[in-house]
Amino acid sequence: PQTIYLSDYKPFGFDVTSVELTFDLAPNCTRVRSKIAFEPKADAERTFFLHGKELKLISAKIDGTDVSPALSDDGLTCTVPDAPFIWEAEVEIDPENNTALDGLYMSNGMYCTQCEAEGFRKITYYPDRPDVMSVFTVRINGPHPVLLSNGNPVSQTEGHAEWHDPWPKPAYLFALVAGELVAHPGSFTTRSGRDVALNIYVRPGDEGKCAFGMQALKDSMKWDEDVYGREYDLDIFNIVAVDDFNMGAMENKGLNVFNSSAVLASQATSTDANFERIEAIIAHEYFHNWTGNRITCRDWFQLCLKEGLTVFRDAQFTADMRSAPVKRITDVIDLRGRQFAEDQGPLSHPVRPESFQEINNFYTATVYEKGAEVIGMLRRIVGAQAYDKALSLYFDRHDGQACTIEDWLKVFEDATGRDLTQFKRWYSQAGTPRVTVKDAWYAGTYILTFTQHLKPSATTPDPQPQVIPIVTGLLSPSGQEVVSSQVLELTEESQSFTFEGLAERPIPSVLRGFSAPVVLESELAENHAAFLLAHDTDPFNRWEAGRSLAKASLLDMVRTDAAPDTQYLDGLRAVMSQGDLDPTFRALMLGLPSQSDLATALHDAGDTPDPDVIWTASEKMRAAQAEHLKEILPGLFADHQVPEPYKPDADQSGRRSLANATLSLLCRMEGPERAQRQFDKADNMTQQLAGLSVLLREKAGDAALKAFEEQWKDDRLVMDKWFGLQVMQADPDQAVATAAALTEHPDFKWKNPNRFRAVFGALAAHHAGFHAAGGSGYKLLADWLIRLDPVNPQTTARMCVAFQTWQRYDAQRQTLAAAELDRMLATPTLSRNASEMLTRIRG
Ligand code: HT7
Ligand code: ZN
Repeated sequence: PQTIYLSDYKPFGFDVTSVELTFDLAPNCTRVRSKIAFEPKADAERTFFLHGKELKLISAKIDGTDVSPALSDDGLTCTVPDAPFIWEAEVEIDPENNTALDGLYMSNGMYCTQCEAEGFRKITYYPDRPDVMSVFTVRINGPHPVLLSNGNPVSQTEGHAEWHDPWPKPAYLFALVAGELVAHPGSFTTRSGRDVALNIYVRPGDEGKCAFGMQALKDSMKWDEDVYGREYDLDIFNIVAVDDFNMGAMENKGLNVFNSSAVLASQATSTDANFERIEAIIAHEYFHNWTGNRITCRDWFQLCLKEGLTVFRDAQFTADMRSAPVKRITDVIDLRGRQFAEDQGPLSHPVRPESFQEINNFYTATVYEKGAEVIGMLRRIVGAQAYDKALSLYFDRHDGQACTIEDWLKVFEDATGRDLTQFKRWYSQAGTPRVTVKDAWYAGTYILTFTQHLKPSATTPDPQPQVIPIVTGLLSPSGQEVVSSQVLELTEESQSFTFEGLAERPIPSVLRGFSAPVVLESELAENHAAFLLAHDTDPFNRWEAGRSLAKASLLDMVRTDAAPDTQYLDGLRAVMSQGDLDPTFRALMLGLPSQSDLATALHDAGDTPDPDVIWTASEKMRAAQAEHLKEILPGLFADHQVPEPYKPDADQSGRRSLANATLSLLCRMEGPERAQRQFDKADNMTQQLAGLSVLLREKAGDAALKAFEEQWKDDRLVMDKWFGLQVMQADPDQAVATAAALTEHPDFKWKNPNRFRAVFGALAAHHAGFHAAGGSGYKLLADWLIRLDPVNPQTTARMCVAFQTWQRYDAQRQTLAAAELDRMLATPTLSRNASEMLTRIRG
């Protein structure tokens, strides 16, 4: 496969001034007619190349005259006039057999498109690159009650609809939806008085699951006006829920398409976590209207320009709607679990990669989540006001353009007068910097010294120091904040910061709010974390102190079979007993580092992680938590029961999450009865699933599992939970067998990405199960990835990530994993997507 390089970027030689598309829909032979106005730029060549894939060309004309372009697997080349001309083509496509869910495809009888990143070329011949922006008019003919496309409706009669999108856009934002759908309507008036019609389109029967999404959309529209000054710009905004979808959702202009799991919500069928995720994804896609659509990316290497910024914006939104510290803590857990793991393994790449074979493989945690962290650091460094000023300049200067990271940083330089040359390394250097901190105290002067180190890697062989904002506060020995939070900018490899005029040696709280995506290694006093757990005024660092005590103790338990650390358990009990602390925060305090995070820590320290030993240590720690908290657990459980009516808001869901974390510990000591009672009387999915999950863990879940299946067998999204939970709650020696048995279930519709991920995502996340010593986890997943690849290469390639850590385990596991990687790589028809991922992972 061909490798594409950022350094080879060349603009397209033609402007596309308008695009007209006409679709005659039919499951196996949809006809697409295109009429596209091209204008050669100065010194354009006399031939042009249009992307096209899996298209049957029926006819092609230039200025009304038939032409015979040269066709290849990835497009066509044609001689063209040296003046503006009209290209017309007719192609035939087969949506029903498009199982890749890319381009125009069918899901449960409904037509649907996914064009990011390069799906439009499967619809018609076109310069399918994000820097070619044009105005689209779309006509759809088909016997369906709902016919949708981007922009505003022009006309709608039976069997026909016309849409016009006045805003120039790249082809990846094109969308079409047709089918028997029902609308949940709403409306929003923008702050300048424009009335916008809102709709969430769903399959008949799902109408009752749209109200929450609609409110989230309205909240997002209002928030973007209030916080970023961004208004919506069309008369209508449509969302469509689709069951078969490769990712969470897609921000097509005026017509967002959502995985049904990312929009449909109800008390009975969705957990509190589902509600929160739906709110965040709706916001994310809506925010793309400005950060992604009005201002888009020049090329796919700049993906973080829209994704990092939009993730950052959706995190700000969630922090405002719910709890800012809780959002930060959960984001950091996720960042460490996914992005740090990626950055420490063979898939490591810079936030702005410099080469790829298959762009769909670069929708990664690094581009998205680390991309958002980089924006957070920029804001921290320049300050909130300067950030707002730079953003206004960005929107003014670049509206309607396809931009680069250079354009983005330049607005910050122009708005603030700062030179961001060094900061730009965050975009070009791969890997997670390690920052070491130590301190010293000399007669009233306190000195903090930081050292940064970035491990050389294939894409970053000669790393240079980065700008690392370290938010720091100082506490007195009695726990008073004596120096409030300030940003220390670490720019050198090693640098000291001095604090004068302190009466006594302070205790530092560094990297507050996780102010930079680094691994912090502390050379501070031994009881430092225990002190911060008791006293830190920064909620993130208080949680972090508990987490590092738990982690240190677990690592000791793994290495030396030590007993759980009582300092940690005592500190935990003190926090859990603090009734004025946010319940969600306390629930998070009960969490343990993931088993995979522990394996990473062991590997980093030069040890070989044993998944079974890590599992046992984690279970022992859970038992120790239960034992140590036994006096307060019943009270915590009772005090956090939530009265009706159910609401999925931060307050209620926080209470439920603490009650459910408590339930899980209680049942370890007293058996499953309490969980059974909760399961039996639950009136919402959060309670029902939490009950079921504890019952399964306690090996008392058979009846509940059957009852749950009987109750929910017709609800795909709930059944995804049923499939996944059984794998998640299996003991390590049962996880693979459980997953294998589930693949025999008649409802294991493996071509549906949600269902495939429910089983195999859960298996991959089951650390001790997936890495079972005999290699059965590796084999089962490889068998299924080989089967899925010809059907859906995108989802296959994303699931290959499960293997990214294979080199950190023992020789036997490495041999077994390598054999499965080689077996997959030897598959004759392997897709470009899977081939690139597996080659990189194999190393
Ligand atoms: N911009 C979108 C990313 C995307 C995608 C979505 C669905 C299916 C395939 C896809 N490829 C890329 C989603 C987002 O980040 O908002
Ligand atoms: Zn996005």
